[in-house]
Amino acid sequence: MLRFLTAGESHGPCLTAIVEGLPAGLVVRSEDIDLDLRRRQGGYGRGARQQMERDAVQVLGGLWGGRTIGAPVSLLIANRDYENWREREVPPWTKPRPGHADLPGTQKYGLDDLRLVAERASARGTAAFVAVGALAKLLLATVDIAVGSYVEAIGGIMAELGDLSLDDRVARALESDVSCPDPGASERMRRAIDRARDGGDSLGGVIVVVATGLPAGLGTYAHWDRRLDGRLAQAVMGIQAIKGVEIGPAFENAELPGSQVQDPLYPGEDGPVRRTNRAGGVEGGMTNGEPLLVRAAMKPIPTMLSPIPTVDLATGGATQTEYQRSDVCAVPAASVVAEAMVAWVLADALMERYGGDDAATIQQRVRDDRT
Ligand code: EPS
Repeated sequence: MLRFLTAGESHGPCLTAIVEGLPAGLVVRSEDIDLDLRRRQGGYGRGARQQMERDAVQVLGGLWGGRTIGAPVSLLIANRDYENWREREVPPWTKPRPGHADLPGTQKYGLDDLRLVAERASARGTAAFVAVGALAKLLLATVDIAVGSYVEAIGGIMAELGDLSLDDRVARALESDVSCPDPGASERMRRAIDRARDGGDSLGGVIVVVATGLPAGLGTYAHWDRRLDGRLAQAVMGIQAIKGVEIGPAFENAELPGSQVQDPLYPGEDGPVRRTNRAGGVEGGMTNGEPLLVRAAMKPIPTMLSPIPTVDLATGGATQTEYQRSDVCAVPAASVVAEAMVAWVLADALMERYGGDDAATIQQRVRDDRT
């Protein structure tokens, strides 16, 4: 239904994306995309590169008069840092960072300069994901589906959120520079990031993406590759450094008996209602009308100031990693990226169920289904 492809390296001239399958008539303002690009660039714990970049999208095709016309949408985000690198002579990198794409990337492609692997493996590419996801969010917004996110943990420091509503979690995260709705935990997370920076280390964490306003029946149980939970997991694990994904409190559920896990149904005015959401909004690979909860674990970034043992591929001998400029913690940024990827999968599933060639038809079909 929907598909996109990105190209571009971290220190090349730009990132580009082509998005196919958006309906005609969708209002797109580049400011809406830039807002998410700015959110992704921010966050406590990022490195010097973010001071250089001012990510902003150029829409090069697929829009006319501020609306989609059913044609592929082409997006470009310039890399300002390109100018600093284009003439620079850089000796080949030969010391792979454990945990990074460096070593398996060179084994796969036979590139003798690890930098050539790192250029495309870089999380810089996630700026393109966010721009594409912003288009998906605009489509979802036309049928009142909202996608937001928050950071639940950084470096083992957990937010205490009690019964704070999902809307409040997402809204408060927007006010925190670590995207965490709990102000006390935010402060502790900042201090942990400071300690990691001082110690030449890096930190990972846990993020949660929340989608509300979803109709039931997006995705299907009928085919393994069209189950919504599987598609969400793939999309979120396609983000650099994301190593685990769960829908709802899946790992916690695995420790409990079924009677404490299933969300009981009760009669309501418009059909059965649930009072709990331990399924995280997905049953049988389909949305069930409850808020969707996607939780993801990000490992600590493999680029660290303090060296760790590695092998110099030029000599085969033992050596230590060399520092490359990087972020100490990119968990808040990853929450924006995960939001974009979840929005993408939901927009795709929406098109599958209600698809039409123009935005007004989709809106009408969703409205008819809801009434
Ligand atoms: C990254 C290394 C750093 C990060 C970069 C991801 O870039 P540089 O090597 O230019 O200092 O800042 O992330 C971004 C540029 C970005 O926009 O998120 C890496 O090696 O993955």
